[in-house]
Amino acid sequence: MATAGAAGSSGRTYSFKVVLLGEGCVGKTSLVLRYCENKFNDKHITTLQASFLTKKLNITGKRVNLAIWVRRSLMLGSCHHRDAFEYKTVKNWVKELRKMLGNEICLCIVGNKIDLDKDRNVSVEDAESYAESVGAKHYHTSAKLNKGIEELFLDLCKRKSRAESDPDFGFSGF
Ligand SMILES: Nc1nc2c(ncn2[C@@H]2O[C@H](COP(=O)(O)OP(=O)(O)OP(=O)(O)O)[C@@H](O)[C@H]2O)c(=O)[nH]1
Ligand SMILES: [Mg+2]
Repeated sequence: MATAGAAGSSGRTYSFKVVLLGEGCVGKTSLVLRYCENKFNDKHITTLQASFLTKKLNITGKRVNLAIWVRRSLMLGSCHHRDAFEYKTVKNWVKELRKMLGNEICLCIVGNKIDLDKDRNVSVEDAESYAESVGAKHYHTSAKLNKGIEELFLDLCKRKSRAESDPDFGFSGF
């Protein structure tokens, strides 16, 4: 997940763009649907190309407008990819994003479906230390159980608005 975009010009309203990237079936659409509409669907309906939802927040007096995009994976959506395989592609996404956008973006690595923890193939420690090594923050969520999602977006907005108002803050080295 990455955010880009500038603070809105009208007073203390910030406008941020959030893009969810990832393999098919990892729960990108579910995360956004849970966050924006508090809905969850057990069925997997592959996102065609891209989808878009908005959300308004108020963080201690700062208004934040989020435009949340979900980008379909370049690979065919499938629920049969294993975590280890997906993790390799996370690393490729991160490399590409850093190459294209440098440190302008606020990177989050999200491990969704924590309700299926028994099927985990990548340990929490490995995921967290990898995230740290690329200047990203790691989050755990479950769209199904509505766990960790509010916290994820709230933290992201706080980091992003802080970086907007304090250019020295940056996004790496948390
Ligand atoms: N158990 C569990 N299932 C989830 C969770 N989040 C999503 N799912 C299920 O995983 C499947 C895929 O979810 P989607 O949100 O459609 O996945 P996606 O990443 O948008 O998939 P594509 O659009 O194909 O790229 C669906 O059957 C969801 O119900 C979760 O937190 N826990
Ligand atoms: Mg989708």
